[in-house]
Amino acid sequence: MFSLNKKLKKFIVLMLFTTILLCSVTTVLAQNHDDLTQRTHREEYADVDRQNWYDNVADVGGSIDIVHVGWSQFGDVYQGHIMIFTFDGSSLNVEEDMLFQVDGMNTVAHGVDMGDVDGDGVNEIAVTGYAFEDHQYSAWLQIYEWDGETLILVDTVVWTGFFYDQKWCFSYSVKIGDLNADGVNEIVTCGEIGVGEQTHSELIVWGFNPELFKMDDVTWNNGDGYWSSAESVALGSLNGEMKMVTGGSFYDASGKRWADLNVWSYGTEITFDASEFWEDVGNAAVYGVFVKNNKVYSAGALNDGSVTKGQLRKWGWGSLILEDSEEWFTDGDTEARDVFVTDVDYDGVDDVVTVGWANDTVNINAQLRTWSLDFTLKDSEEWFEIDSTRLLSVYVMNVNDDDEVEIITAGHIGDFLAKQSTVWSYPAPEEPEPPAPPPGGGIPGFPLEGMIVGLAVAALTLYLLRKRTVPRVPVTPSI
Ligand SMILES: [Ca+2]
Ligand SMILES: [Ca+2]
Ligand SMILES: [Ca+2]
Ligand SMILES: [Ca+2]
Repeated sequence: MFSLNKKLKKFIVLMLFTTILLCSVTTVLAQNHDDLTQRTHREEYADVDRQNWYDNVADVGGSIDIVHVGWSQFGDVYQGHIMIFTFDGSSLNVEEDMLFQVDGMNTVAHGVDMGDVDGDGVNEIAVTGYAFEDHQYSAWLQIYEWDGETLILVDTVVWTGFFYDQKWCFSYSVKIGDLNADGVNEIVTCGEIGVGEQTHSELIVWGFNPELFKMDDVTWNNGDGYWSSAESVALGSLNGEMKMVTGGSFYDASGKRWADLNVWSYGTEITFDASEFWEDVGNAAVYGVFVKNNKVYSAGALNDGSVTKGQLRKWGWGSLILEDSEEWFTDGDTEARDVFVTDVDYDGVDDVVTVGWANDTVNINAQLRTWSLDFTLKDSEEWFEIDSTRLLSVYVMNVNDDDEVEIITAGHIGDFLAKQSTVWSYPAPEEPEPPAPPPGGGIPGFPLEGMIVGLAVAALTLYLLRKRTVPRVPVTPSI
């Protein structure tokens, strides 16, 4: 009995081992990870001389809406441009397409965000930019309501400063969030403003009730030069406190451009928390900022004396503590313009997505990169159409309620000939197979074919083992 049991055990172990091996081969092959894929690609060739998308965002509006803002130039006239898309899994569908001018001036839309600014539970759209006439520049901020059908302008504010006697103010970026945890969202803009013989970076906190009003503002110039500008603002929690992070640049007295990163708080007024600025042999700048999980991410460029490189940096908080810095160029000048941090490949760990451009010494190519959190490069996509192709903005969200996360990029192709919006995604992982009985019988998860082959291999092995272990000559009992 004992030896039979032993053989039976051997047989069962062998059968299981062989069956599992055979059944798992196909599963392993199916789990191979595909690269980042371009799912749809849209070009806008309206009757426009030059044009560009500067910023994009996606959030719940009429449905899940993707909003792009930029400008279109018709002859000598610049018009602000807002387009709202929905995504059906294969293409972007235009829900709204609006050209506009602020106070009849040439208008450039530069920043956009969505959020509930009046507390009614429905998101508004905030758009900011600048407008000009006869080299007199003013900044503006607008609030729109959008129900999926109609885009209604609710309010506009226009402001400016003076650089010597020239009107000088530009607003580049806008974000909506509750800065002081009172349950009411604020609106934050940043840009630059003329302050006598200098321009300063500018940060403004706005309220809305029932129209826009300024709650506080601050301007700064960390260099000794004539110019300072804040290109991008991000909101996010650092050690449990909501912060505003601004990224930009300034010129020092020698005419060199420095990257400029600042952190601010707002309770009842804007408070300065921390600042870092840096340079290289040549110019440096920050163009995009993001806050996630107590880290600040900055995307920009710096020149090492021969080429301009894209630069991605990660900062810890306590104050701004540089934790990681990555610089790269393809063959020629390379710049990073925007950064977004979230999990794009479904492994439960955040990824860093950067957009910008890279010169391959012949053409300027749009460049989209995905990185792990320790800045290991996962994917890099470069593409070129007609003439210089550039990306200015990236936003990541699952915008059509399926299993895939969309990476939405915005910029232009043909050196401002046409606007470009592109949707990218990693294919969603296949659902784990539910253990259902395979057709024709077998144990759930173990196809009949695998079991038959497993049984056959195990039986053959057992037979061979038995042949080897059974004594050929009967043992004669000793006397
Ligand atoms: Ca609202
Ligand atoms: Ca608030
Ligand atoms: Ca990931
Ligand atoms: Ca999706």
